[in-house]
Formats: sequence, C-alpha cells, structure tokens
Amino acid sequence: MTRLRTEDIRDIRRTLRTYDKQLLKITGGTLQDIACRAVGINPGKVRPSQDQCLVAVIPVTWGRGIIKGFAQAVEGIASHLGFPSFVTKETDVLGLGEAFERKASVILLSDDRSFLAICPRRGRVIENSDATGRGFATALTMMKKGLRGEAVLVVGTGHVGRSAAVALVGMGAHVSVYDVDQTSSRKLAKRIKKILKREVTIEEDLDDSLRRHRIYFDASPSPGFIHSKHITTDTFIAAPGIPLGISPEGQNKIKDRLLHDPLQIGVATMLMDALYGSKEKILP
Ligand code: 2YH
Repeated sequence: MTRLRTEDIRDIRRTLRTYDKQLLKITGGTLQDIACRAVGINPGKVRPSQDQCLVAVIPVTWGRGIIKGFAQAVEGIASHLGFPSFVTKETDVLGLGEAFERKASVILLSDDRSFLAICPRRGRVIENSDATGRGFATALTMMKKGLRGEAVLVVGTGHVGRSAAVALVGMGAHVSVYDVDQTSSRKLAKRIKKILKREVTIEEDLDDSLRRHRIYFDASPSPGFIHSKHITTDTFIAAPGIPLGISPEGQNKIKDRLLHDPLQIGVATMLMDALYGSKEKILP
C-alpha cells in the first residue's frame, strides 16, 4: 500500500464540493451514491446526519508516524457525507479511549500497513484497499453506464486490484489482469474461478494489453505507464493508484473519462459499508 504524502491530501477538504459535482457530472452519482451502490444499499435509505452515526478519526503515530492533514482529510470526507465527526485530540491508544468515551459509532485509523473503519456495534471491520477497489469499480460502471460484456484491463493485482477485479467480474465484465508478478495474477485468476466460476485472462505484455483494451483499472503504484498512444476517445479509466499511472500527455487526452482520487471514494465506501453494509468479503 502506497503511503500518502501531505501534498496528496492537502486540498481534499477544500475541494470536496467541487469534486462531488465533478463525480455527478461524469458518473451520474455523488460520492454518497457511489459508496452506497458499492456496498449494495439504497442511497435514499441513508440519512447520515439523522442516523446518529458519530465518526471518530484517530491519528496514529506508530511506524513512520503521522501524515500531516491525513486524519483531518478523512474527517472532512465523513463530514461532507453528512456524518457528525471529529478527529481525536489524543493519538493511538488514548485516542481509541477518547473515541469510545464520546460514543463514536465508527472509528477510522491507519498505520503504514492498514487503514480500517471499525463499527463495534455491528461487528464490521472494513479495509480501505478493499473498499477502494469496490468503490472505484462501481464509479467506473456508473461512468460507462454498465460494464456487462465489456473488456476491462486491471493493472496491478495488489489488494486494490484484486478487490476491483472481483467487483468487475460481479458486474459482468470480461476482466483481464496484468501484474509484473505473474504469480500474483495467476493466484487471483484461480481464486475467481473457484469462487465466482468465471475466467479471468492473464496478460503478459503490458503495452500490448493496453493497446487491446479501452477500459482500464489502474491499481498499480507505477507512474505514467499509460501513454497518449493508449488513449482514444472511447477510453475510460478508473485510477485509485498513487501516483497516477497516466503520462501528462495522456491526462490531457483522457479529460472527463478519468476517475482518480487519493482517498475520497475509498473512505466514503468504507464508512457506508461499516455503518450500513451487510455483504461478506469474497477475497481475503
Ligand atoms: O498512507 C496511508 C495508507 N496507505 C492510506 C491508504 C489510502 N488508500 N496511511 C496513512 C498513515 C497515517 C498516519 N498513521 C496518521 O496520520 O494517522
């Protein structure tokens, strides 16, 4: 999992309303709509400000320490969705005590390995990479107005890519996967075959597979591998990966057919899943 930097998240709070308008324009749904759909709930049934769901975000100093603005950006997303929320004054274990004392319904906290949303009352623990894969796959299908029968290339079979591949297969897409580590691609294809009884194609040549596809899911930590030559007027890209895998010329060309953010869709999906979701995880 890539560690975010302050510059990746600095503008999140300030730009959430604009980002939400942009999402509505390109997907037909708001951040809340995307997150609700990703976890299989009706957005009309969710009233964050009235549901008494208090959200606590705990800064964690363990490992490489606090990322300035991270907890505040996460809290900003919760608050934008309408949840009453706060960042604990204390960090780590004392922060956890503070969150419980203030009767938080859901607690978000991240160290260098994991980023979790925990809802003790419902016994739900939602992992950020898993939610990010599902959230972006949902936004992609909304942007493309359905993915049934469409060929989708997933680049990167880490946690986000695996979660996205499972979600995309569930949406009826023909999924191909590419990863520098082919063992990881093979393992994923085997799991999907076993659990969902669906075939996933394993790609061995990245450039060739990019040329043959029009819909990409970039779940790779590599920068700029999608070039201008890979992008046509019917290319659609979901890219939760940080840094963005599209070259600057490619970014100019893709325009409004790109979904990319460092935290917003993932955090919104985590919150909705922790508080209202009920589906079991398919992949570990
Ligand atoms: O950077 C991360 C995760 N990799 C985020 C994943 C988002 N897709 N975690 C930040 C660690 C934050 C730090 N411990 C703090 O400020 O609490």
